[in-house]
Amino acid sequence: MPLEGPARIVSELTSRGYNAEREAVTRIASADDPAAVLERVIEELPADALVVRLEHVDPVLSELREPDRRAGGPNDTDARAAEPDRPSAANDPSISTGARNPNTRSPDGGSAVETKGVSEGAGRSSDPAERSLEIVGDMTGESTGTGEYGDFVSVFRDRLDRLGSKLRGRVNHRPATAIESMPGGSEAAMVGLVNDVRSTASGHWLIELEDATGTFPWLVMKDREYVDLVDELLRDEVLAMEGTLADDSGIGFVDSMYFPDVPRTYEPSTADRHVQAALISDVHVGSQEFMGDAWNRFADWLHTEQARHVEYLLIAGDMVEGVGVYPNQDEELDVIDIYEQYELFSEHLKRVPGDIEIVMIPGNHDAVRLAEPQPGFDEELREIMSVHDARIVSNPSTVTIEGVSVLMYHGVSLDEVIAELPEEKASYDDPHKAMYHLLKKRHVAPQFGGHTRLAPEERDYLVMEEVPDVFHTGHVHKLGFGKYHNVLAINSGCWQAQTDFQKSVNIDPDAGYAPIVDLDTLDVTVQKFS
Ligand code: D5M
Ligand code: FE
Ligand code: ZN
Repeated sequence: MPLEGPARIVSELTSRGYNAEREAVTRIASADDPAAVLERVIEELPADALVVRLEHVDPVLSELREPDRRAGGPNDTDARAAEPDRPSAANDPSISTGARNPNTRSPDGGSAVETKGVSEGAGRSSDPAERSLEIVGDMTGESTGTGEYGDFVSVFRDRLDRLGSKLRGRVNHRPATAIESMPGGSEAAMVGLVNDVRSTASGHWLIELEDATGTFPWLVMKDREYVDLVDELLRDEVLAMEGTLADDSGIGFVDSMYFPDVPRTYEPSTADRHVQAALISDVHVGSQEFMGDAWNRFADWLHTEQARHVEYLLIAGDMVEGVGVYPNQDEELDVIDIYEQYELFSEHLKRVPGDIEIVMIPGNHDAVRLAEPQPGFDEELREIMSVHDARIVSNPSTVTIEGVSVLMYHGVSLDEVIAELPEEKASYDDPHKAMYHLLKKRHVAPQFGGHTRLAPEERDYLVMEEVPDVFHTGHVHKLGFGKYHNVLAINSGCWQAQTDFQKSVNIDPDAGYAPIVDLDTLDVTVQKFS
């Protein structure tokens, strides 16, 4: 049996609209004539079956082994039931051989990358019932915002309260109005939102902090060590300043700056067995540049022995290319109807083994509101994507799998972080470093009023209340990962080749890669399918 056997079988089944249990595929692949078995299995499938299961394959193998009994009619079923522990067809020399069915297609583009060690064994490594998956922070259906002024007040108050509480124990802080009335020359500290950052005529930096009582200006002198941090500040992030007041108490000279941050000694949780998750995003089905071949190779690979520990697939947004997201986008659309795009996406999702748990959040190309937090897909779209029973949650959401918390966020704010920070601190080439800044600010999209659209809610769902063990984003279409204070930050590339726009601005996407995270060690390996 050629190595690509299981991949081919999956491909063939998918092209006919079926998903398949991994064991079933393995069993067909190990038959002497997989093509004939596959044809027979499909012929005999009950009309309402969507998934080819072992219970569909085994009887066919028995029939082929003992064709007379089939001719015998009604006893047939009993005969199968009587031999449930029959060894796999691979060991059975009596199975007939025949010409490979000429209709059996190989997956587009040939063999998958790294399909060595194709499964001979049983299915995915764990019983799906024993898996552990929990969602926190899904705001789908919880939106209360009406976009009125009061909502903006609430969302920023909530942000300041929750992120401020991470700082208040570290400094002897006072409200802005109280600082103004302290004697000149006093030591003072304040926790607030960054309202404004500007340079002074003499090259120092003036940072205005705001809290619930008002604003207060802080000066970072150009020769102080903290000046290096000024170029990474974003408006509306929460931090603490500590320093000495001027003689008239009208301004504070900064001695120290504190960020909500992740403690340096943070110890991430890990799974207590060997289990892996594939972290991907930006599939962009419906775009002319969607890389269907690479996707198929990825899905086929998931059926192989090498991928047997991959029990989770997390997709961080931009399932489809969408419609009207960017000017002139329609010129590069393959599918112009948004629902058809999701139907096609669903077809691609079907290729993923049925025993992999899928979690997905929307991105800026998806058909949900653009402003963040973005609720999970509506009922109609859920119905279209129901094939895999995927968990569909808001952007952002935290999914805890096998004890490891993964904060999933699409990543639109990364464009802003990269635009605002100096090249060496955040760039498209090292997207994970831009993510480090979000971790340090403990907020997925600090800056309001810029490129990232925010929907005010009673609560700021974009705050990272808890430190995640893994932070997963996409959007910038670049692959990059690294650790920040032991938190694994991973930006997962895309499945869309370079678009005309990306060409015009020199974005060279990392397309067709799947980073695989070992949940027991938080090590990452990258599988390439393009
Ligand atoms: O965006 C993928 C990346 O490309 C992300 O960094 C934004 C950028 N991008 C793509 N198209 C445009 C246009 N037309 N204007 C500005 N920025 C763009 P994604 O939204 O995931 O396709
Ligand atoms: Fe995208
Ligand atoms: Zn995007």
